[in-house]
Amino acid sequence: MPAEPHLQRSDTPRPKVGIVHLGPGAFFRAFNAPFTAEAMEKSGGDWGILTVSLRSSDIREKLKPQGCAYTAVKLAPDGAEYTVVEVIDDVLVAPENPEAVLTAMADPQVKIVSTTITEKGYCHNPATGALLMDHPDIVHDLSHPEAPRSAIGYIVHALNRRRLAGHAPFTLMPCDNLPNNGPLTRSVILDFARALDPELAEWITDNGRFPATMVDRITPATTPVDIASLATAQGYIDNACVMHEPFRQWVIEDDFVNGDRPDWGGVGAQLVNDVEAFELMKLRCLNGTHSTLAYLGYLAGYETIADTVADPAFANLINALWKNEITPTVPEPEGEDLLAYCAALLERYQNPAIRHRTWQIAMDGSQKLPQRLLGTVVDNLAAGRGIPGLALGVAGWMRYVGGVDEKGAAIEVKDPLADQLRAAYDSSDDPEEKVLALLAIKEVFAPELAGNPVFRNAVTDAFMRLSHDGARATVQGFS
Ligand code: CS2
Repeated sequence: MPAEPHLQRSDTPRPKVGIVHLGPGAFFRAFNAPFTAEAMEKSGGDWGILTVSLRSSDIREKLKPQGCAYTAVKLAPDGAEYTVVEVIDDVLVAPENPEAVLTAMADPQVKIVSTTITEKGYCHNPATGALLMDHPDIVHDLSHPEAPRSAIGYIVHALNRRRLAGHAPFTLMPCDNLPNNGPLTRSVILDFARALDPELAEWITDNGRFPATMVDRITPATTPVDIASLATAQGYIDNACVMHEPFRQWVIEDDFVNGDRPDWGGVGAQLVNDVEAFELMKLRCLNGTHSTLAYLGYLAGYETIADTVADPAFANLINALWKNEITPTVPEPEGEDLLAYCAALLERYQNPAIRHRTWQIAMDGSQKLPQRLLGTVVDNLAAGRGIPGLALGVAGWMRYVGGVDEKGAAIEVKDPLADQLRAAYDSSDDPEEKVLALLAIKEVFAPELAGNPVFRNAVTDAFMRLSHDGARATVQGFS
Protein backbone atom coordinates (compact mmCIF):
# COMPACT_ATOMS: atom_id res chain seq x y z
CA MET A 1 0.00 0.00 0.00
CA PRO A 2 1.79 3.15 -1.18
CA ALA A 3 2.14 5.73 1.60
CA GLU A 4 0.22 8.92 1.08
CA PRO A 5 2.23 11.96 -0.09
CA HIS A 6 2.98 14.76 2.33
CA LEU A 7 0.91 17.96 2.24
CA GLN A 8 2.53 20.61 0.06
CA ARG A 9 1.91 24.36 0.12
CA SER A 10 0.07 25.77 -2.88
CA ASP A 11 1.77 28.31 -5.14
CA THR A 12 -0.49 31.12 -3.91
CA PRO A 13 1.67 34.28 -3.52
CA ARG A 14 2.80 34.82 0.05
CA PRO A 15 1.86 38.08 1.83
CA LYS A 16 4.64 40.03 3.52
CA VAL A 17 5.24 39.28 7.19
CA GLY A 18 3.36 41.70 9.45
CA ILE A 19 3.12 39.56 12.58
CA VAL A 20 5.71 37.70 14.66
CA HIS A 21 4.03 35.10 16.85
CA LEU A 22 5.82 33.53 19.81
CA GLY A 23 4.59 29.99 20.55
CA PRO A 24 3.61 28.01 17.40
CA GLY A 25 1.69 25.39 19.41
CA ALA A 26 -1.61 23.71 18.58
CA PHE A 27 -3.81 26.49 19.95
CA PHE A 28 -2.09 29.15 17.78
CA ARG A 29 -2.46 26.95 14.69
CA ALA A 30 -6.14 26.25 15.47
CA PHE A 31 -7.06 29.80 16.44
CA ASN A 32 -4.82 32.83 15.73
CA ALA A 33 -3.51 31.68 12.36
CA PRO A 34 -6.88 30.70 10.79
CA PHE A 35 -8.45 33.97 12.03
CA THR A 36 -5.61 35.94 10.39
CA ALA A 37 -5.72 33.94 7.15
CA GLU A 38 -9.48 34.56 6.91
CA ALA A 39 -9.04 38.26 7.69
CA MET A 40 -6.52 38.61 4.85
CA GLU A 41 -8.77 36.61 2.53
CA LYS A 42 -11.61 39.01 3.28
CA SER A 43 -9.82 42.36 3.53
CA GLY A 44 -6.25 41.93 2.30
CA GLY A 45 -3.20 43.37 4.03
CA ASP A 46 0.35 42.17 4.69
CA TRP A 47 -0.28 39.93 7.67
CA GLY A 48 1.90 36.94 6.97
CA ILE A 49 3.07 35.33 10.22
CA LEU A 50 6.63 34.50 11.20
CA THR A 51 6.27 32.14 14.14
CA VAL A 52 9.01 31.50 16.68
CA SER A 53 9.57 28.54 18.96
CA LEU A 54 11.46 29.55 22.10
CA ARG A 55 12.33 26.02 23.03
CA SER A 56 12.22 23.10 20.60
CA SER A 57 12.60 22.52 16.89
CA ASP A 58 9.69 20.03 16.85
CA ILE A 59 7.13 22.26 15.15
CA ARG A 60 9.71 23.53 12.65
CA GLU A 61 10.53 19.95 11.62
CA LYS A 62 6.85 19.33 10.99
CA LEU A 63 5.97 22.57 9.20
CA LYS A 64 9.00 23.40 7.04
CA PRO A 65 8.87 20.26 4.82
CA GLN A 66 5.34 21.27 3.83
CA GLY A 67 6.09 24.94 3.22
CA CYS A 68 4.61 25.87 6.62
CA ALA A 69 1.15 24.88 5.37
CA TYR A 70 -0.95 22.66 7.63
CA THR A 71 -4.49 21.41 8.11
CA ALA A 72 -6.90 22.68 10.76
CA VAL A 73 -9.45 19.91 11.39
CA LYS A 74 -12.79 20.99 12.83
CA LEU A 75 -14.28 18.03 14.73
CA ALA A 76 -18.02 18.22 15.34
CA PRO A 77 -20.13 15.34 16.71
CA ASP A 78 -21.52 14.77 13.18
CA GLY A 79 -18.27 14.91 11.24
CA ALA A 80 -15.05 16.72 10.34
CA GLU A 81 -14.17 19.72 8.16
CA TYR A 82 -10.66 20.26 6.78
CA THR A 83 -9.01 23.64 6.08
CA VAL A 84 -5.46 24.01 4.77
CA VAL A 85 -3.97 27.11 6.38
CA GLU A 86 -1.16 28.93 4.51
CA VAL A 87 -0.56 32.07 6.57
CA ILE A 88 2.67 31.03 8.30
CA ASP A 89 5.61 32.34 6.27
CA ASP A 90 8.39 30.70 8.27
CA VAL A 91 9.28 29.10 11.61
CA LEU A 92 12.35 30.11 13.62
CA VAL A 93 13.82 28.18 16.53
CA ALA A 94 15.11 30.93 18.82
CA PRO A 95 17.97 29.09 20.58
CA GLU A 96 19.47 28.21 17.17
CA ASN A 97 19.49 31.78 15.87
CA PRO A 98 18.45 34.46 18.39
CA GLU A 99 19.71 37.22 16.11
CA ALA A 100 17.27 36.24 13.37
CA VAL A 101 14.40 36.48 15.84
CA LEU A 102 15.49 39.88 17.20
CA THR A 103 16.05 41.20 13.67
CA ALA A 104 12.56 40.11 12.61
CA MET A 105 10.89 41.63 15.68
CA ALA A 106 12.83 44.88 15.18
CA ASP A 107 11.76 45.16 11.50
CA PRO A 108 9.31 48.09 11.18
CA GLN A 109 7.31 45.95 8.68
CA VAL A 110 6.28 43.88 11.71
CA LYS A 111 3.37 45.67 13.38
CA ILE A 112 2.25 43.05 15.89
CA VAL A 113 3.99 40.55 18.16
CA SER A 114 1.51 38.08 19.64
CA THR A 115 2.06 35.32 22.16
CA THR A 116 0.70 31.91 23.08
CA ILE A 117 3.48 30.89 25.43
CA THR A 118 1.29 29.34 28.20
CA GLU A 119 0.90 30.87 31.63
CA LYS A 120 4.45 29.96 32.73
CA GLY A 121 5.94 31.78 29.74
CA TYR A 122 5.40 35.20 31.36
CA CYS A 123 7.88 34.42 34.16
CA HIS A 124 5.52 35.99 36.65
CA ASN A 125 4.27 35.16 40.14
CA PRO A 126 0.77 33.74 39.46
CA ALA A 127 -0.54 34.92 42.82
CA THR A 128 0.63 38.55 42.40
CA GLY A 129 1.34 39.07 38.67
CA ALA A 130 4.81 40.51 39.35
CA LEU A 131 7.78 39.55 37.17
CA LEU A 132 10.00 37.01 38.89
CA MET A 133 13.25 38.99 38.86
CA ASP A 134 15.11 35.93 40.17
CA HIS A 135 13.78 33.67 37.39
CA PRO A 136 16.90 32.11 35.79
CA ASP A 137 15.83 33.19 32.29
CA ILE A 138 15.13 36.76 33.42
CA VAL A 139 18.47 36.99 35.21
CA HIS A 140 20.18 35.67 32.04
CA ASP A 141 18.28 37.93 29.65
CA LEU A 142 19.07 41.14 31.51
CA SER A 143 22.75 40.60 30.72
CA HIS A 144 22.46 38.86 27.33
CA PRO A 145 20.60 41.25 24.99
CA GLU A 146 21.98 39.39 21.97
CA ALA A 147 20.65 35.97 22.98
CA PRO A 148 17.62 36.03 25.27
CA ARG A 149 15.91 32.87 26.50
CA SER A 150 12.50 34.18 27.60
CA ALA A 151 9.68 35.74 25.62
CA ILE A 152 9.97 38.76 27.90
CA GLY A 153 13.67 39.12 27.04
CA TYR A 154 13.06 38.92 23.30
CA ILE A 155 10.21 41.40 23.46
CA VAL A 156 12.05 44.08 25.45
CA HIS A 157 15.36 43.78 23.61
CA ALA A 158 13.55 43.98 20.27
CA LEU A 159 11.57 47.00 21.45
CA ASN A 160 14.84 48.61 22.45
CA ARG A 161 16.27 48.05 18.96
CA ARG A 162 13.22 49.76 17.48
CA ARG A 163 13.55 52.68 19.88
CA LEU A 164 17.22 53.18 19.09
CA ALA A 165 16.49 52.97 15.34
CA GLY A 166 13.72 55.57 15.64
CA HIS A 167 10.91 53.14 14.73
CA ALA A 168 7.52 52.89 16.40
CA PRO A 169 7.06 49.90 18.72
CA PHE A 170 5.10 46.83 17.68
CA THR A 171 1.81 46.14 19.42
CA LEU A 172 2.22 43.30 21.90
CA MET A 173 -0.93 41.15 21.93
CA PRO A 174 -0.99 38.35 24.54
CA CYS A 175 -3.29 35.42 23.72
CA ASP A 176 -2.94 33.29 26.85
CA ASN A 177 -5.46 32.44 29.56
CA LEU A 178 -4.36 35.06 32.09
CA PRO A 179 -6.55 37.57 33.89
CA ASN A 180 -6.24 41.04 32.38
CA ASN A 181 -3.57 39.59 30.11
CA GLY A 182 -2.90 42.99 28.47
CA PRO A 183 -2.16 44.94 31.66
CA LEU A 184 -0.36 41.90 33.16
CA THR A 185 1.91 41.63 30.11
CA ARG A 186 2.55 45.38 30.14
CA SER A 187 3.48 45.13 33.81
CA VAL A 188 6.05 42.35 33.42
CA ILE A 189 7.51 44.01 30.30
CA LEU A 190 7.97 47.28 32.20
CA ASP A 191 9.45 45.45 35.21
CA PHE A 192 12.11 44.01 32.89
CA ALA A 193 12.63 47.27 30.96
CA ARG A 194 13.14 49.28 34.15
CA ALA A 195 15.80 46.84 35.32
CA LEU A 196 17.50 47.24 31.93
CA ASP A 197 17.19 50.98 31.20
CA PRO A 198 14.71 53.44 32.76
CA GLU A 199 14.64 55.50 29.53
CA LEU A 200 13.52 52.41 27.62
CA ALA A 201 10.81 51.78 30.20
CA GLU A 202 9.61 55.36 29.81
CA TRP A 203 9.51 55.00 26.00
CA ILE A 204 7.47 51.79 26.27
CA THR A 205 5.14 53.44 28.77
CA ASP A 206 4.53 56.33 26.38
CA ASN A 207 4.35 54.44 23.07
CA GLY A 208 3.64 50.76 23.74
CA ARG A 209 0.26 49.08 23.20
CA PHE A 210 -0.77 45.89 25.03
CA PRO A 211 -4.34 45.01 23.99
CA ALA A 212 -6.03 42.49 26.27
CA THR A 213 -7.70 39.50 24.65
CA MET A 214 -10.02 36.65 25.52
CA VAL A 215 -9.32 33.58 23.41
CA ASP A 216 -11.41 30.43 23.29
CA ARG A 217 -11.29 27.25 21.21
CA ILE A 218 -10.85 23.78 22.70
CA THR A 219 -7.80 22.30 20.97
CA PRO A 220 -6.48 18.94 22.23
CA ALA A 221 -2.90 17.89 21.50
CA THR A 222 -2.55 16.16 18.11
CA THR A 223 -1.93 12.40 18.27
CA PRO A 224 -0.55 9.91 15.70
CA VAL A 225 -4.12 8.59 15.36
CA ASP A 226 -5.24 12.07 14.33
CA ILE A 227 -2.52 12.24 11.65
CA ALA A 228 -3.46 8.79 10.34
CA SER A 229 -7.18 9.67 10.27
CA LEU A 230 -6.41 12.83 8.30
CA ALA A 231 -4.28 10.87 5.83
CA THR A 232 -7.13 8.42 5.30
CA ALA A 233 -9.71 11.18 4.90
CA GLN A 234 -7.70 13.60 2.75
CA GLY A 235 -5.07 11.46 1.05
CA TYR A 236 -2.00 13.19 2.42
CA ILE A 237 0.23 13.14 5.50
CA ASP A 238 0.35 16.32 7.59
CA ASN A 239 2.42 16.04 10.75
CA ALA A 240 1.57 19.64 11.75
CA CYS A 241 -2.22 19.25 11.63
CA VAL A 242 -4.36 20.42 14.52
CA MET A 243 -7.72 19.17 15.83
CA HIS A 244 -10.23 21.62 17.26
CA GLU A 245 -13.88 22.05 18.19
CA PRO A 246 -16.28 24.07 16.02
CA PHE A 247 -16.67 26.84 18.61
CA ARG A 248 -14.32 29.82 18.69
CA GLN A 249 -14.51 33.20 20.34
CA TRP A 250 -11.92 36.01 20.17
CA VAL A 251 -12.53 39.23 22.07
CA ILE A 252 -9.84 41.85 21.46
CA GLU A 253 -9.26 45.27 23.01
CA ASP A 254 -9.06 47.55 19.98
CA ASP A 255 -5.84 49.33 20.98
CA PHE A 256 -3.06 48.93 18.39
CA VAL A 257 -0.08 51.10 17.50
CA ASN A 258 -1.27 53.40 14.68
CA GLY A 259 -4.44 51.21 14.54
CA ASP A 260 -2.47 48.64 12.51
CA ARG A 261 -4.06 45.16 12.64
CA PRO A 262 -5.76 42.62 10.38
CA ASP A 263 -9.54 42.83 9.87
CA TRP A 264 -10.22 40.21 12.53
CA GLY A 265 -13.56 41.87 13.23
CA GLY A 266 -14.62 41.13 9.67
CA VAL A 267 -14.33 37.37 10.30
CA GLY A 268 -16.04 37.10 13.65
CA ALA A 269 -13.68 38.47 16.29
CA GLN A 270 -15.18 40.99 18.71
CA LEU A 271 -13.23 44.28 18.86
CA VAL A 272 -14.18 46.00 22.13
CA ASN A 273 -13.00 48.72 24.49
CA ASP A 274 -12.93 46.51 27.59
CA VAL A 275 -12.23 42.75 27.55
CA GLU A 276 -12.21 42.19 31.31
CA ALA A 277 -15.79 40.92 31.73
CA PHE A 278 -15.31 38.48 28.83
CA GLU A 279 -12.01 37.26 30.29
CA LEU A 280 -13.56 36.72 33.73
CA MET A 281 -16.47 34.82 32.21
CA LYS A 282 -14.21 32.53 30.22
CA LEU A 283 -11.48 31.97 32.80
CA ARG A 284 -13.94 31.18 35.58
CA CYS A 285 -16.83 29.45 33.75
CA LEU A 286 -14.75 27.47 31.25
CA ASN A 287 -11.23 27.15 32.57
CA GLY A 288 -12.31 26.84 36.20
CA THR A 289 -14.58 23.87 35.50
CA HIS A 290 -12.04 22.48 33.01
CA SER A 291 -9.39 22.27 35.73
CA THR A 292 -11.87 20.88 38.28
CA LEU A 293 -12.89 18.14 35.83
CA ALA A 294 -9.26 17.50 34.90
CA TYR A 295 -8.05 16.73 38.43
CA LEU A 296 -11.15 14.97 39.75
CA GLY A 297 -11.75 13.19 36.45
CA TYR A 298 -8.18 11.96 36.20
CA LEU A 299 -8.29 10.68 39.80
CA ALA A 300 -11.62 8.96 39.06
CA GLY A 301 -9.96 7.18 36.13
CA TYR A 302 -11.42 9.16 33.21
CA GLU A 303 -9.05 9.83 30.31
CA THR A 304 -10.88 12.71 28.61
CA ILE A 305 -13.21 15.56 29.52
CA ALA A 306 -15.97 13.95 27.43
CA ASP A 307 -15.55 10.70 29.40
CA THR A 308 -15.70 12.67 32.65
CA VAL A 309 -18.88 14.63 31.95
CA ALA A 310 -20.55 11.48 30.64
CA ASP A 311 -20.64 10.54 34.34
CA PRO A 312 -23.82 12.33 35.58
CA ALA A 313 -22.23 13.04 38.97
CA PHE A 314 -19.51 15.14 37.30
CA ALA A 315 -22.00 16.93 35.06
CA ASN A 316 -24.05 17.69 38.18
CA LEU A 317 -20.94 18.99 39.96
CA ILE A 318 -20.11 21.55 37.29
CA ASN A 319 -23.75 22.60 36.92
CA ALA A 320 -23.82 23.25 40.66
CA LEU A 321 -20.49 25.07 40.43
CA TRP A 322 -21.76 27.34 37.66
CA LYS A 323 -25.05 28.05 39.41
CA ASN A 324 -23.94 28.51 43.01
CA GLU A 325 -20.26 29.48 43.02
CA ILE A 326 -19.08 30.79 39.64
CA THR A 327 -21.78 32.82 37.83
CA PRO A 328 -22.61 34.81 41.00
CA THR A 329 -19.05 36.20 40.77
CA VAL A 330 -19.14 37.00 37.02
CA PRO A 331 -20.72 40.22 35.73
CA GLU A 332 -22.59 39.32 32.51
CA PRO A 333 -20.59 40.73 29.58
CA GLU A 334 -22.45 42.82 27.00
CA GLY A 335 -24.34 40.57 24.60
CA GLU A 336 -23.77 37.41 26.64
CA ASP A 337 -26.28 35.22 28.54
CA LEU A 338 -24.33 33.45 31.29
CA LEU A 339 -26.80 30.61 31.79
CA ALA A 340 -26.85 29.89 28.06
CA TYR A 341 -23.04 30.24 27.95
CA CYS A 342 -22.62 27.61 30.67
CA ALA A 343 -25.15 25.26 29.08
CA ALA A 344 -23.21 25.56 25.82
CA LEU A 345 -19.99 24.80 27.71
CA LEU A 346 -21.38 21.46 28.88
CA GLU A 347 -22.34 20.61 25.29
CA ARG A 348 -18.84 21.54 24.17
CA TYR A 349 -17.34 19.30 26.86
CA GLN A 350 -19.64 16.44 25.76
CA ASN A 351 -18.40 16.56 22.13
CA PRO A 352 -17.34 12.90 21.60
CA ALA A 353 -15.15 13.87 18.63
CA ILE A 354 -12.85 15.91 20.86
CA ARG A 355 -10.54 13.69 22.88
CA HIS A 356 -9.19 16.31 25.28
CA ARG A 357 -7.17 14.47 27.91
CA THR A 358 -7.66 15.30 31.59
CA TRP A 359 -3.89 14.85 31.97
CA GLN A 360 -3.22 17.58 29.39
CA ILE A 361 -5.48 20.11 31.11
CA ALA A 362 -4.05 19.18 34.50
CA MET A 363 -0.63 20.50 33.43
CA ASP A 364 0.82 23.62 35.04
CA GLY A 365 -1.86 23.85 37.71
CA SER A 366 0.32 26.11 39.88
CA GLN A 367 0.17 28.66 37.06
CA LYS A 368 -3.56 28.17 36.41
CA LEU A 369 -5.31 27.83 39.78
CA PRO A 370 -5.14 31.52 40.82
CA GLN A 371 -7.12 32.84 37.84
CA ARG A 372 -9.30 29.76 37.34
CA LEU A 373 -10.43 28.90 40.88
CA LEU A 374 -8.86 31.04 43.59
CA GLY A 375 -10.13 34.42 42.41
CA THR A 376 -13.62 32.95 42.40
CA VAL A 377 -13.06 31.63 45.94
CA VAL A 378 -11.99 35.07 47.17
CA ASP A 379 -15.06 36.76 45.67
CA ASN A 380 -17.41 34.17 47.19
CA LEU A 381 -15.80 34.43 50.63
CA ALA A 382 -16.10 38.21 50.49
CA ALA A 383 -19.81 37.84 49.66
CA GLY A 384 -20.36 35.28 52.42
CA ARG A 385 -21.19 32.50 49.97
CA GLY A 386 -20.11 28.86 50.39
CA ILE A 387 -17.35 27.31 48.27
CA PRO A 388 -17.83 23.52 48.50
CA GLY A 389 -17.36 22.87 44.80
CA LEU A 390 -14.38 25.19 44.38
CA ALA A 391 -12.78 23.68 47.51
CA LEU A 392 -13.26 20.23 45.98
CA GLY A 393 -11.53 21.39 42.82
CA VAL A 394 -8.57 22.76 44.79
CA ALA A 395 -8.44 19.56 46.87
CA GLY A 396 -8.45 17.54 43.64
CA TRP A 397 -5.39 19.51 42.48
CA MET A 398 -3.68 18.83 45.81
CA ARG A 399 -4.31 15.08 45.51
CA TYR A 400 -3.10 15.18 41.91
CA VAL A 401 0.21 16.94 42.60
CA GLY A 402 0.90 14.27 45.22
CA GLY A 403 1.94 12.27 42.17
CA VAL A 404 0.21 8.95 43.01
CA ASP A 405 -3.21 8.00 41.67
CA GLU A 406 -5.92 6.04 43.50
CA LYS A 407 -4.54 2.73 42.24
CA GLY A 408 -1.07 3.55 43.53
CA ALA A 409 0.34 4.29 40.10
CA ALA A 410 2.59 7.29 39.47
CA ILE A 411 1.04 10.42 37.98
CA GLU A 412 3.29 12.29 35.53
CA VAL A 413 2.79 15.73 37.07
CA LYS A 414 3.90 18.43 34.60
CA ASP A 415 4.31 21.75 36.41
CA PRO A 416 7.10 24.33 36.80
CA LEU A 417 6.76 23.84 40.56
CA ALA A 418 6.34 20.04 40.46
CA ASP A 419 9.26 19.28 42.79
CA GLN A 420 8.21 21.93 45.31
CA LEU A 421 4.62 20.71 45.24
CA ARG A 422 5.63 17.09 45.72
CA ALA A 423 7.96 17.99 48.57
CA ALA A 424 5.15 19.86 50.29
CA TYR A 425 2.77 16.95 49.78
CA ASP A 426 5.29 14.44 51.13
CA SER A 427 6.32 16.63 54.07
CA SER A 428 3.80 14.82 56.28
CA ASP A 429 1.62 11.72 56.28
CA ASP A 430 -1.14 13.65 58.00
CA PRO A 431 -3.73 14.86 55.42
CA GLU A 432 -4.34 18.13 57.24
CA GLU A 433 -0.61 18.83 57.30
CA LYS A 434 -0.39 18.07 53.58
CA VAL A 435 -3.05 20.68 52.89
CA LEU A 436 -1.33 23.28 55.07
CA ALA A 437 2.03 22.61 53.39
CA LEU A 438 0.53 23.17 49.94
CA LEU A 439 -1.41 26.26 51.08
CA ALA A 440 1.92 27.71 52.23
CA ILE A 441 3.21 27.87 48.63
CA LYS A 442 3.02 31.60 48.00
CA GLU A 443 3.36 31.36 44.20
CA VAL A 444 -0.10 29.78 44.20
CA PHE A 445 -1.92 30.91 47.36
CA ALA A 446 -1.77 34.51 48.55
CA PRO A 447 -1.11 34.41 52.34
CA GLU A 448 -4.42 36.06 53.20
CA LEU A 449 -6.31 33.35 51.32
CA ALA A 450 -4.18 30.51 52.68
CA GLY A 451 -4.85 31.83 56.19
CA ASN A 452 -8.60 32.12 55.71
CA PRO A 453 -10.16 29.51 58.06
CA VAL A 454 -13.30 29.03 55.96
CA PHE A 455 -11.20 28.27 52.86
CA ARG A 456 -8.68 26.16 54.75
CA ASN A 457 -11.37 24.06 56.46
CA ALA A 458 -13.37 23.57 53.25
CA VAL A 459 -10.29 22.39 51.32
CA THR A 460 -9.16 20.16 54.19
CA ASP A 461 -12.62 18.58 54.44
CA ALA A 462 -12.71 17.91 50.69
CA PHE A 463 -9.14 16.58 50.73
CA MET A 464 -9.98 14.16 53.56
CA ARG A 465 -13.01 12.86 51.64
CA LEU A 466 -10.98 12.42 48.48
CA SER A 467 -8.27 10.59 50.40
CA HIS A 468 -10.75 8.34 52.23
CA ASP A 469 -13.47 7.71 49.65
CA GLY A 470 -11.79 8.43 46.30
CA ALA A 471 -12.73 11.01 43.67
CA ARG A 472 -15.65 9.20 42.06
CA ALA A 473 -17.47 8.54 45.36
CA THR A 474 -16.71 12.02 46.65
CA VAL A 475 -18.14 13.65 43.52
CA GLN A 476 -21.16 11.32 43.64
CA GLY A 477 -21.73 12.44 47.20
CA PHE A 478 -21.46 16.13 46.30
CA SER A 479 -24.69 18.11 46.59
C1 CS2 B 1 -7.51 24.10 28.96
C2 CS2 B 1 -7.48 25.24 27.95
O1 CS2 B 1 -5.41 23.03 28.79
C3 CS2 B 1 -6.12 23.78 29.49
O2 CS2 B 1 -5.77 24.26 30.56
O3 CS2 B 1 -8.38 24.45 30.01
O4 CS2 B 1 -6.45 25.06 26.99
C4 CS2 B 1 -8.82 25.32 27.25
O5 CS2 B 1 -8.99 24.18 26.40
C5 CS2 B 1 -8.91 26.59 26.40
O6 CS2 B 1 -8.73 27.72 27.22
C6 CS2 B 1 -10.28 26.66 25.73
O7 CS2 B 1 -10.43 27.90 25.09
